[in-house]
Amino acid sequence: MTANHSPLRKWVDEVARLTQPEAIHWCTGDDEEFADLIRQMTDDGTLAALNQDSYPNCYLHLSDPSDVARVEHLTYVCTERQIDAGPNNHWMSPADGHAKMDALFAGAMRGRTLYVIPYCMGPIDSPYSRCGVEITDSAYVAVNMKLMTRMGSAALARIERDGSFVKGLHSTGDLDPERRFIMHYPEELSIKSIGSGYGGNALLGKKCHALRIASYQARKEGWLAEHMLIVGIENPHGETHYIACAFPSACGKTNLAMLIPPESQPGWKVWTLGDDIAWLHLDDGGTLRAINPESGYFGVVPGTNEETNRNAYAMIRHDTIFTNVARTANNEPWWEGKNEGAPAIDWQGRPYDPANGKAAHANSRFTVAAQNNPAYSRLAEAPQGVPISAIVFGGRRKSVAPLVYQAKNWRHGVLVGAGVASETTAANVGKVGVVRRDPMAMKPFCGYNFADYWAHWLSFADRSPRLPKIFHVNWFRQGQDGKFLWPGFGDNLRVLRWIIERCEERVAAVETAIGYLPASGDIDMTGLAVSDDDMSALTSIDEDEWRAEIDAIGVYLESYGERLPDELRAEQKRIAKELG
Ligand code: GTP
Ligand code: SPV
Ligand code: MN
Repeated sequence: MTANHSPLRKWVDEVARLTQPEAIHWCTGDDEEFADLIRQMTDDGTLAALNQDSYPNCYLHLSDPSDVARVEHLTYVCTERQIDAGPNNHWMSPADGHAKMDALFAGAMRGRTLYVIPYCMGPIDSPYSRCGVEITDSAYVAVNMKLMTRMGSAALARIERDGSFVKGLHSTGDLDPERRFIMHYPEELSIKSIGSGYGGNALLGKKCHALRIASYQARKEGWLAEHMLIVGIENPHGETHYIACAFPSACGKTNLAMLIPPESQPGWKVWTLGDDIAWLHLDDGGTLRAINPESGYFGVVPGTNEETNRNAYAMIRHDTIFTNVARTANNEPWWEGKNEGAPAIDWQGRPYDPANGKAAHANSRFTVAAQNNPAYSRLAEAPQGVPISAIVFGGRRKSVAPLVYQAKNWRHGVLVGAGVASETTAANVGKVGVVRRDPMAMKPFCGYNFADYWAHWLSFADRSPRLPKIFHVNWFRQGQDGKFLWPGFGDNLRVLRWIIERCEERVAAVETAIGYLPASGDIDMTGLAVSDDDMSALTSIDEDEWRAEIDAIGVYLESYGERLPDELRAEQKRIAKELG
């Protein structure tokens, strides 16, 4: 397969001249190609077959130990003017960015195969979908892109029809962290990434395209590209509400998207539309509709077990690529929190020794096609997407943020999103557990100035009277003893039910300066052993803490300077005043 599309052919030729590959392979995306690539990688050691009796078609990839997570400090947005990238991004001029990257790419693919990967983000026939082409020298990237996106001939046909695509150039380079950069050129709709073979750094359709580049396009075109799961909650009468939730990396999106209702909630069903990214558009009637641009999951493995996430546990028992987990003596994958088996070989391929730390890397991941998910929604492939009833922001916070609260209106909701703070996780290299602002869970992913992004969010209020209600949740509140106060996982359905009741205006709430909180007894606690004291800690606010929090949000917002929308500043001041 090659392209008739001449701009694509021309670009592939240019890249081949620069990078000097030994061969060029145009990916068709068919099953035979996938099987060939897997065979090739098990032969050369990139993948190891896991126990094929208990884990059929499952493979393990161990990445370089220096290359196990996203690298925010090496990720850049290259716009002509630095102010357009904003204080939220590392910046380089496009000219400098290209010069730096082209020097690193020169000859980078010598002796390797260059794969051309046409892909479509979103259902092939959706007006909301967008295409891209990733050029890479990694077969691991090619098979992951096959599981995560609509990849191959159908995407190429759409590219030829549309005439446009996002250009993504990737090479694993020499994996030297000194020569690792992830560069975005939103004004040219292009990406260059070198020196990492890992997840969000290398699978360019995901964070690089579907969030950083797409968020930039979305602002120009009047839609939103967000770090959100999309989930359908069906009540016992068969009515379904769709909810989109933005939580920072490793803060519970995949788990919430495929939640299993507790036994005490009979008749409730949960359907997964997406677990990481949502593209949201207003339709002609003013309803906000969401599609998931991806078609597979690149999910956190540790903590996944029969109790926490039975759907995921079943889904990753076959046809799954594991990255950086441990192995048992009988060659099954193993990770912390699996609650089954014991590690024999760790994620670096060494005999397991607790003195070396965890057996599986904290950011070890599974890659699996969405169709494997027992809770996959039949509307997940709908070209028009699904109508969103509620937008939920959240973070991982030991203190301050209650279990759930509702913003008073859209403008207040934008402030709630802009003020999200969360403890850092292993999804990025660097310190874990440090609270930082992560507005809309997009700190690492917004491809332009956050001040302009908030203005864009605010602008939706003038465009539709039917926008979703906005909420904030925190599953990670801790008691004095350092234990989580809320059981989380399946029991989060109880909180989603309150959210839905609020959307349907069927339940009252307690009004506070920071928003509406659930009244005592309004979250269904049937069959749950959370003490009254813990529940009241979870569903109340400490005004002193919140005065400090709202002040800190004010200081954070002001760091965006002149471009900060006055409306957002006014909203922060209103709440500060109400708190007194
Ligand atoms: P990314 O893929 O990095 O964007 O992460 P994510 O937001 O999809 O997070 P994920 O659902 O994979 O969860 C990350 C970690 O948090 C896992 O170890 C989960 O077991 C844990 N976790 C998820 N939901 C809950 C919850 O409700 N309570 C608690 N205590 N832990 C949770
Ligand atoms: C995240 O870090 O938010 C992820 C994993 O979903 S990655 O694909 O590496 O970005
Ligand atoms: Mn994510």
